[in-house]
Amino acid sequence: MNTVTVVDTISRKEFYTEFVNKNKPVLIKNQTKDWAARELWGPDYFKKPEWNLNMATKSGDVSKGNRERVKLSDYIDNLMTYEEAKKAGNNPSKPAYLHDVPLFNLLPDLTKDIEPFPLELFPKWYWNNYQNYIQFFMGGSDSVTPLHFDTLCTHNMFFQMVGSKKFILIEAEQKDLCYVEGWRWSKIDASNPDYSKFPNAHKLNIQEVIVEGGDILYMPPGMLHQVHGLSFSISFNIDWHTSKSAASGVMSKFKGAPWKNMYYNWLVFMGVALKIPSKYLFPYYKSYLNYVS
Ligand SMILES: O=C(O)CCC(=O)C(=O)O
Ligand SMILES: [Fe+2]
Repeated sequence: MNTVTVVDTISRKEFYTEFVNKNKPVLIKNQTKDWAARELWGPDYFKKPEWNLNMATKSGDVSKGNRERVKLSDYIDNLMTYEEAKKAGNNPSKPAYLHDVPLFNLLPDLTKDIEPFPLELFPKWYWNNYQNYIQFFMGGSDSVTPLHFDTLCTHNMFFQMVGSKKFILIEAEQKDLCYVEGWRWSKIDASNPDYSKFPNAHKLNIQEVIVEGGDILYMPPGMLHQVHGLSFSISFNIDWHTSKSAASGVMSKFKGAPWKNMYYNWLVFMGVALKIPSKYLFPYYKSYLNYVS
């Protein structure tokens, strides 16, 4: 079993030479230590009346995407009731998961809580209005995102803010051993593989890493991941491309990716490789943020 490298903070140079260019994940512990969010964020903070929007949450298996629209404050109350019932030793039914929503587009005020943002770790194309690319997660202990890779074959920068999660990771090279259905969801439960149904799982090199409040986890393109909430949890991520990953994203059409992916990957390629500013491309890209979830 490989272990994920852990660093305290990281410079742009080390990040690209040691991790991005080598397709290796890394856990960065302290890059976000000056963020106000580290102190402020928690269930109560997100219950501000002016932020009480209707949110699409997912019930059941998130890969199936059954949506329920609820007010953010009702969603949070329900999560808290669940956590208390669990603590009391009861067996409450699993709450929905606020999963992959473009919250910073809806509540741009949140941006000031996550500054200084480590823009240097991203390609320049993302520097302008970086918050537009953020997808937000809030869930309970026992939230699960089944094993998959991210649809556009982007790099993923995952920010854990409150509580902790376990990531189970499998390198992109082992995708063909993962019984992937459709384009990107694996049939294997990586936390407890059924080897009689999925014998190739014996050959998998499965890595695990726990992310805690303040951590950033970087995952390279195509890396498979299954994610378990270990407590009440708030997180967000940015899916992002370099010229190289955008070009292979475009080519992924020939490996079975949906047509829509070709469109979004091509758009980002025009940005990161052909340097067309994001203000011209983002209006066309924006629908990706709902498509991905
Ligand atoms: O945190 C989760 O439950 C899922 C995260 C994930 O799949 C991602 O960041 O791409
Ligand atoms: Fe993912």
